[in-house]
Amino acid sequence: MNSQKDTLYASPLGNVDGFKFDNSVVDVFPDMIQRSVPGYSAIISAIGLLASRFAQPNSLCYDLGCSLGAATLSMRHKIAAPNCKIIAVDNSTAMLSRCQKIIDRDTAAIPVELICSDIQDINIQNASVVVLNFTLQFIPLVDRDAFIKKIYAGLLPGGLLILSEKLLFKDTRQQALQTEMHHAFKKANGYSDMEVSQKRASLENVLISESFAEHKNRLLHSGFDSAEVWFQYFNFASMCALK
Ligand code: GEK
Repeated sequence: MNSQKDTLYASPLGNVDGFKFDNSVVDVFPDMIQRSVPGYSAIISAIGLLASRFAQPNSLCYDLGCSLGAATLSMRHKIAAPNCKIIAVDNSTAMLSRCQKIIDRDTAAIPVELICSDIQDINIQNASVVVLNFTLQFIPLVDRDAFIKKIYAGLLPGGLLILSEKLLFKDTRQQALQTEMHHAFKKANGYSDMEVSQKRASLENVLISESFAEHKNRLLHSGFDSAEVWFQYFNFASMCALK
């Protein structure tokens, strides 16, 4: 399924609406995320490797905020433990119906169940791996503690949470530097200054970043034994939390 080039913010928009994962985004999503999130492909590949290390026989692997199923497919092609199933969840019907088509075309053996729901509302149980790949940042701040606790409770002993997020830096110079470098990354990938600034406006109050210290604190307070960054490229990082 070919992805179209992302030109959603290429023309002046006047008032920039809050970002929504609708049909117009679905059509350009692979191009958008690839050109906007430093290290996205490396993270997707490594999710498969991590899942193959942590998936336990007869368990469930969750991809929460699955979009078009990139992390799901990476896990599906790497997990060797017997009798695993992947549960992929997203609350955008546009994303999920395109994701279903992509999964249907894939021939790997591990069953995948797609669920259209808010990720906070699903039952998490018997999980060996849970993936939140750039999704927690869209959950309201007040709900994040309870949600991470719910994931911890649903994980089996020895389970893994992969949490990828855009990070905030408390030091102002560091925050300015990382933001500047992210914009340089986007411009090097063909986005104009106007595209960068209109996209930024659309994500304001929609994508709420936290610092690594805040994430680590929440993960440890929720019960995880440890939480560390395993990948970082400017202000985009992926953490692994171990139960
Ligand atoms: C990937 N993980 O390619 N409930 C369910 N889904 C949600 C919610 C929610 N409350 N909030 C947002 N989403 C993917 C990339 S994209 C990241 C994840 C990005 C969904 C939303 O519909 C979208 O599909 C996804 O989370 C975020 O590995 O676009 O920056």
